[in-house]
Amino acid sequence: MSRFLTVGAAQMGPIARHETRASTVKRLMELMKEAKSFNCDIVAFPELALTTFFPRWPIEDENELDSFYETEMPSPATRPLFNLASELGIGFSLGYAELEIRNGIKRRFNSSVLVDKTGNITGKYRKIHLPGHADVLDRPGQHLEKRFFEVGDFGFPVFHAFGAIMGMCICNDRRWPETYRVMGLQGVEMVLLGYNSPVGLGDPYELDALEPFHNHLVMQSGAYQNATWVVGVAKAGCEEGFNMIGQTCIIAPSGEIVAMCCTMGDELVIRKCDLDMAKPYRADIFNFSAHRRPEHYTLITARTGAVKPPESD
Ligand code: ING
Repeated sequence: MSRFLTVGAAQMGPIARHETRASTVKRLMELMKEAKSFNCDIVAFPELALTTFFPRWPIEDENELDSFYETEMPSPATRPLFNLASELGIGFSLGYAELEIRNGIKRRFNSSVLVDKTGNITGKYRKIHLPGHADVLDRPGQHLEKRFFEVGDFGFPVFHAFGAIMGMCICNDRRWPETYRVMGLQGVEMVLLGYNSPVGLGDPYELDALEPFHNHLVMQSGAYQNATWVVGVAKAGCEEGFNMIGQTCIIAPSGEIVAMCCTMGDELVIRKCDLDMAKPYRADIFNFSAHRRPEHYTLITARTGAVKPPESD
């Protein structure tokens, strides 16, 4: 008897720098209602789904910077989204900027929460792979996440929820094989991830031109190599003059894209996911206990040892 999870991938179009939380939460609620109308069990939202991608600017004023973060979740502004989830009986994942006061010190994370059908938080993740830089300011499209976030301190946990083993990651995390493998070794069946990805970082052009290809390549390979569903959800469109890729998609354990957005705005795509589609992959080609034993890792790392990376010219 197969287990099914009907998933909505809720892409968002641009969020303006001064767009209010009430406005973005309203957009999220509309997408959630649409997902429920298609009998979705869960709807996945993008990275930083409450604000513009503010790490593109070297924001100096602390009050302005703090305005992009949530100091609690649910916050007063997001409480209506949690209430709607409970009212409709639908779960969701949400990316947001988290400001935590720990021992009187402000800690800043690029975070996401997994919320169950009763509107309760059942999982949380903090982005580990922070791309870009902290202080290079001469690029057309900055990527100052190292300036505005700490490296996440939760690792890559999985969460037993929605009758499945769920996982989350955020944006740049999707480009690194370890992200999927650490969750794969915990038996993850569906990875929910959001991204705010510029069409390119401005140079070299060749890489920019391949950004849409690389976006799907990494998620499809992560899905296939770990026999898991992957749901990748964009914040898309031209946001404050910066072009962001869309291509929100739902990817099966086979690596096939089974649903994809075709606009650069708020758009929902849906799939009734058969969680047991992963079984033949786990039983044979990616049977970790048979083909990928811990001693294999030791052998591999022992053979290669600490390989010195090539000197960058
Ligand atoms: N953004 C981008 C991402 O990893 C990036 C950064 C863009 C890296 C293009 C490489 C190429 O999709 C975030 N927010 O991580």
